[in-house]
Amino acid sequence: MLSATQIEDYHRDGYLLVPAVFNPAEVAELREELDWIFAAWADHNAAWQGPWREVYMDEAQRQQAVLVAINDLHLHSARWQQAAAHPRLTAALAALLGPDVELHHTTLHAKPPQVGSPFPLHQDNAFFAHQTPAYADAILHLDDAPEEAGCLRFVPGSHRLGPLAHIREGGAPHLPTDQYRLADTAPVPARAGDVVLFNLWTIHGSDLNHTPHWRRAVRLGYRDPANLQLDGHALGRLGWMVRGRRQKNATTAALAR
Ligand SMILES: O=C(O)CCC(=O)C(=O)O
Repeated sequence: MLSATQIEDYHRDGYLLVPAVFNPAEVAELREELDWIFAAWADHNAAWQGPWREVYMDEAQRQQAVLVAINDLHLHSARWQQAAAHPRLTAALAALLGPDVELHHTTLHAKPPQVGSPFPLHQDNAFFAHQTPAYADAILHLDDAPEEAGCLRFVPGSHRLGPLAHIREGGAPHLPTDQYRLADTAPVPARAGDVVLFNLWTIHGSDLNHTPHWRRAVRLGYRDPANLQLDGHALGRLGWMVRGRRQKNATTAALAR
C-alpha cells in the first residue's frame, strides 16, 4: 500500500497524505452513517476552549465557532467499525507500525460551513500519552478539505522533539501560541477519501472553515499493541486487533482480565 518513498516521508516529516484510500462509494456509505451519528450521538457544542482562542480568532469568530464531535463512533456503528479495519488502511499502518496493529480509538471532528472551529497546535500525545511513538493517527476525510476549509496543518519533523509540555489550564491541551504559530505550519489539503497519517508526537492543528461546505473528518488512532499507554483517553482499554496479533505478557494479560 505504501511505497518506500512514502514510508521514508512519514518517518522524516512525521506525517503523510495517502490519496484515495477509500473509494467514492465507500465514502458515500460512511457519510450516510455519519448523518445518523450526528443525529443520535454527536456533541454539537464541542469546540475546544482555552486562551489560544484569542490568538486564533477575532471576537465575532469566537462567538460563532462551532465543532461537532464524538469519541469512539466505531462502538456505536458497525459500518464505522468495518471502516476502521479497511484493508488498504491497515496495510498502510502495518508498513509504519509493524505487523501487529491495534485500533485505539476513533473521533469525529466536523467543522460546519463558515464557522467550523480551529484547533490550536498540539501533539495528540497530550490527549492519550504512550510510551513510544509507535502510534499513528489516521484522519479520514469525508469531504474535500482545501486550505480555506481549515485543512490539517503540521510542523514537519516535529515528532523528533518527543512529547512536549502542553498548556492545560482553561480548556483543551495546546502548545504556547507565542512559540508555535499556525502561520509556520505546512498545510495538507485533502480530498474526500484521502487519509492523512501522522505520528502521535507530530505537532499539528488547523484553522477555521471559511467555506460554505462542511469539513467532516474522522480520526482513527492505531498503535503497536506493545506500546504501553500512560495516560488519557481510553487508558486501560484493550482495542481491537485490525492486523496481526497481541503478544501475551504480564501487562497485556493484566489489561485483558
Ligand atoms: O480536524 C482537525 O482539523 C484537527 C484535528 C486534530 O487536531 C486532531 O485530531 O488531533
